[in-house]
Amino acid sequence: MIKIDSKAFEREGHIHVRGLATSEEIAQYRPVIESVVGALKDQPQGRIDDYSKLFTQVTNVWRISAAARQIVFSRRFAEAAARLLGVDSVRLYHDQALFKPPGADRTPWHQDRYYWPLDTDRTVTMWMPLVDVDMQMGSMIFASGSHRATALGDLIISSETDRRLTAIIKERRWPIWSEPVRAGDATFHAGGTLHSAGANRSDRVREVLTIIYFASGTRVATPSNPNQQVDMEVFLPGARPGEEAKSDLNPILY
Ligand SMILES: O=C(O)CCC(=O)C(=O)O
Repeated sequence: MIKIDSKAFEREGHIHVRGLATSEEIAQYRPVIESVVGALKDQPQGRIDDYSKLFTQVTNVWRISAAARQIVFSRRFAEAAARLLGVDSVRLYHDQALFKPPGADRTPWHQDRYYWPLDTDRTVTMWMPLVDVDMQMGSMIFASGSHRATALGDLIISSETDRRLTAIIKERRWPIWSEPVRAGDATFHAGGTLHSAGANRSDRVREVLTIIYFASGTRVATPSNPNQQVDMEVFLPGARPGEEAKSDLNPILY
């Protein structure tokens, strides 16, 4: 069984799990995800902002092919998410292929849950590279402990927010974590953790699959900004604030 240090996750708001997928599995996954991204890369994927301009980004790859679905529905990945969150069961919020091309800039500092109309802090993102990601290619960068922060102001992803968060991170002295992450390893971060990722200074595409999970039983929150309204319509179709978040797009994965 994979070693999961849920205490470290609780303390830091992020964790690096080595070898969550084997190299044989990654050799199977890569062509599947590459072909979905290749087929859909020119279709608009929701919001166009400072974030989505950095990537070729495809959301909910699981809906595109049976092979992609099998990857995203991995019970092993979902079990890791449930153990980190300390819950018995998790649902899928959505997945995202994030292919960062050579030359793309650093991902601005941000907090995911600002975008999510979910009435819980039990959410987690798995970030799994399909290629070895070294420091040249743009690994994840986390501000350790920032998931407990309050009063961070408006958190819409932008260069202005990036500047403000950079200053706040220095002021509050959160240690910065960033390390190479190999294909098949995964980082997991809580919905409240401030994070960024390096620029891609290599000559290869940084291919990453992310899967976002939330604790089963979570209720839909009243959207507190226009982005949450869009997320509610796109990722929780038909759901209303106050109801349990369990649309057709949010199957139980563990
Ligand atoms: O891959 C990146 O550059 C950023 C990923 C990210 O922000 C996320 O998965 O929440």
